[in-house]
Amino acid sequence: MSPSPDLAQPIGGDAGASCAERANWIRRRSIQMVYEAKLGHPGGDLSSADILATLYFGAMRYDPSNPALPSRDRFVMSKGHCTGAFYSALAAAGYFPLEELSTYMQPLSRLNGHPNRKYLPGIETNTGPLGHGFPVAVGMAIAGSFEPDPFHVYVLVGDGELQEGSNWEAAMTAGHRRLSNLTLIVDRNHLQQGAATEDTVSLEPLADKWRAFGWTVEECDGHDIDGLVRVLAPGPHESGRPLCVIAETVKGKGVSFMEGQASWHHGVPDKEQYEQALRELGE
Ligand SMILES: Cc1ncc(C[n+]2csc(CCOP(=O)(O)OP(=O)(O)O)c2C)c(N)n1
Ligand SMILES: [Mg+2]
Repeated sequence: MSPSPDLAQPIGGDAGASCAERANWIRRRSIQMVYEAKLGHPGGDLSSADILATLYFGAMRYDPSNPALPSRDRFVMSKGHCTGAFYSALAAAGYFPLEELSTYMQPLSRLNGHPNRKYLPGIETNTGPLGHGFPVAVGMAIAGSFEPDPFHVYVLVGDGELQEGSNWEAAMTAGHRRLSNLTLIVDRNHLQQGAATEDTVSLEPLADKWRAFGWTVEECDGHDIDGLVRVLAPGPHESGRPLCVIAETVKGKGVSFMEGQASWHHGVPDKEQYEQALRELGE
């Protein structure tokens, strides 16, 4: 994509970094934050890192020096428990100093366990209670649809999160209103807190559900940056409908002992595990 000059891609951290390098940085930084805070949700941080890096460095139009710019694209982190990755992406995008990440969940820090828009620029709405962010994002997309040049609204939900009924009211409304400026991404890592989604309240056939609600659907590898860049392109969808991207991911992606393990939903690595995780994630 080629951003308009007033919405040029921001540069956070290493100016020349690729999306893949930024995703890896988000992974390393979020593991460090969880290790230092002794709290957090590393499994879902790691599954969403490539999606977040692509959104902030390969898709969205925004200006971190003007977070309230009316024409900016919006991002809602509906799976609000994954703040290690979300805050890392926001800091890399230039919304606040990278050094502030080391205050994660410390007393008086602006970096709470769940995102609070009163504290940090770049957060469009508070999230944490699952099933909250997506309905708010639908409201934003409705507002945007009245603009002559509608801004795009992106929202990232967890797959377990989709068990909340509020999502399906929002899905119905978005389909009915044909919100072509709305892209929902499902972080389809197949795990929720402590168990597989399909063993808890099954979601399949997930793509068919979205189609039945009036959405178009793209299924992709949520760790393939090129594929993500293609499906997350900003601008109105040609279909004239909202788009659901089912991003197939691995919870704990990149750290061997965390991959596919429900126990790492909110596990905290000890020193040895932390050092191994950073070694595996490399530079
Ligand atoms: C309404 C609500 N119920 C319960 C929780 C506690 N909780 C936090 S994360 C989580 C599991 C979420 O699973 P998923 O959406 O699949 O997220 P991911 O796998 O991406 O971490 C639960 C139950 C919550 N935050 N909100
Ligand atoms: Mg999940």
